[in-house]
Amino acid sequence: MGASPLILRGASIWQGWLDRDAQSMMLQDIRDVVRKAPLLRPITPRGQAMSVRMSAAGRFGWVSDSGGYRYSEQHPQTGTPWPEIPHSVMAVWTALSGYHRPPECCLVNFYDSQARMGMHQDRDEQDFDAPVVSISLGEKGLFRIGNHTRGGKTDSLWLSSGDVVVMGGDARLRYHGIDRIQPGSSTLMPNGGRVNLTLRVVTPPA
Ligand code: MD6
Ligand code: FE
Repeated sequence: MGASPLILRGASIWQGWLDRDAQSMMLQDIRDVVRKAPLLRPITPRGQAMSVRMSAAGRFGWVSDSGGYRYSEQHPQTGTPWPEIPHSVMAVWTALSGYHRPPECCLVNFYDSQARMGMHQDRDEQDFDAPVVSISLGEKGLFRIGNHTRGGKTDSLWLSSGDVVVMGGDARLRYHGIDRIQPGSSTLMPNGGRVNLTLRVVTPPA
């Protein structure tokens, strides 16, 4: 765990924040989440299946279908509320968010060796003063961060298992994505793959 983060375009990157044991325990907590709220492949409003599979914990999950992107209080297939955000994950928010409100969504993204995530902004939330905190587990992912509008120069960095990214302030609305996964770069998950957890405050401030 570094004493200070790497800063990339205003995003704080805490490399190795979670040690191997903490990563294993968190992964087990996430297995419990996805057993109750199965991973699914969202369909974009344009009708394309995303390559990432998703689930969520907390009051809200982020869902996408032909009706558009939104936060929902129910899993789209089971119709039941999302599981609670695990304490292990909450502890990372408490340590690194610097924010007084708790996260209301822990989005769970699972990447197989083929999956990627295109450049996007996280802007479906209603409190942009709250950062988004992201936790990486498993294989490395090539993170790219750019600007407040699409296009222009970008910077890239490999995110490893146990790394935590905090996107707040100037970085909160920057475009970012995952270009590719590096298969075989971690032994955390026996069958490979990458899990990314993103914690968000969804509702407006009181
Ligand atoms: C990922 N991360 O690492 C995708 N969003 O798989 C994100 O989309 C992200 O890392 C907001 C803040 C930090 C992130
Ligand atoms: Fe994002």
